[in-house]
Amino acid sequence: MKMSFRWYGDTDPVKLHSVRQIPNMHGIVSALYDVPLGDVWPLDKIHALKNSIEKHRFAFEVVESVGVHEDIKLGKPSRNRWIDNYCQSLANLGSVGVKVVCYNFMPVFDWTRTELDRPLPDGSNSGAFDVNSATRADVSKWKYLPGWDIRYTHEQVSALLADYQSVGEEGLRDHLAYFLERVVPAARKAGIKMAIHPDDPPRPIFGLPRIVKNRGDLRHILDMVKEPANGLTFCTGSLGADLRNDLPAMVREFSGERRIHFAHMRNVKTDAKGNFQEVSHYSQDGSVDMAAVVRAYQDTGFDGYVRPDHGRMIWGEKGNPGYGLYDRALGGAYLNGLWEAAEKYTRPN
Ligand code: CS2
Ligand code: MN
Repeated sequence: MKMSFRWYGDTDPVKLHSVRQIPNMHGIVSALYDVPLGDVWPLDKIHALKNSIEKHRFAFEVVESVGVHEDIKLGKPSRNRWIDNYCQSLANLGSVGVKVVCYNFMPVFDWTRTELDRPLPDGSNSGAFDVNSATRADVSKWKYLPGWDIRYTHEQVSALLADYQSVGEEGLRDHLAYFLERVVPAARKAGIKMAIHPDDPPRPIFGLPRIVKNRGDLRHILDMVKEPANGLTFCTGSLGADLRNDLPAMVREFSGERRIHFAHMRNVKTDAKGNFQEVSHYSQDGSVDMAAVVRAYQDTGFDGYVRPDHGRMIWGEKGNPGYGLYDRALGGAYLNGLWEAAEKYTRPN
């Protein structure tokens, strides 16, 4: 596996020279944050990002995310133009050696929490999600949250919510298939593997359809275009927020088929209703058996990219919620240990 770390570019309070000191870091996962959603990613900006990463002796092989324009998800006639742009961005990224592009197909909002800094018993804090407040809440009263990359106005959000009512789950699936049928061949040509990120949380919020929640959904998506360039980002934190998801079994199935290209590793403490709080990466702190997940990757010969996903805020750190340095560094070190042990000592032979 190739361990990596997400970084938000020069404005990120986490600096690359600090990331350099985490053992076994192979690469940096990043994106262009100043290109408007849907526009082509210009080559010169991609080169500048790559250079700033390589200066610190990291590989730049994974992009998270190239965002999907809302018109594509809504299936509007204008989607063809946005899809053409997407294919051009992939060609540009492939030309500098990017191997995996992570994206999601969540309508309107990326990852969503009802609280960003709920205290944990050890004095740290982390993001949490309460199912009742997310369904009850009137979205227009919600504050901007960090996972929401775009700051829509309340009017825009209301219009989008209305648009998605007529799309529904089936419509959204059709629109994803339309997107993949066009984008996957372009990715293949560019030497890139597409890796869809699951919905976070893995359930409908605000009445919006969600189609990347469980084993059946993932199977369906992989079958839309049956080739390696159509693959998965397997996020244990997102999928782990539904206790019905058997994560090691899913890893065995999809990694066994070589369709997982990017492993997001994080832990959540989840209850049967789907309420959850993010916790340390350590298995016993949450609901995800990280050792069993790593074992499943090992047994299936996984050699793709891994990163410690969201961490808590610990040791007084102030940073982007979920994306501080300290707890993700601890998570990375812990994952290195699980991986090394699984590799050296417990593989049946
Ligand atoms: C994160 C996501 O919530 C998570 O698990 O990893 O924000 C992820 O970065 C995006 O949804 C990928 O497009
Ligand atoms: Mn993730």
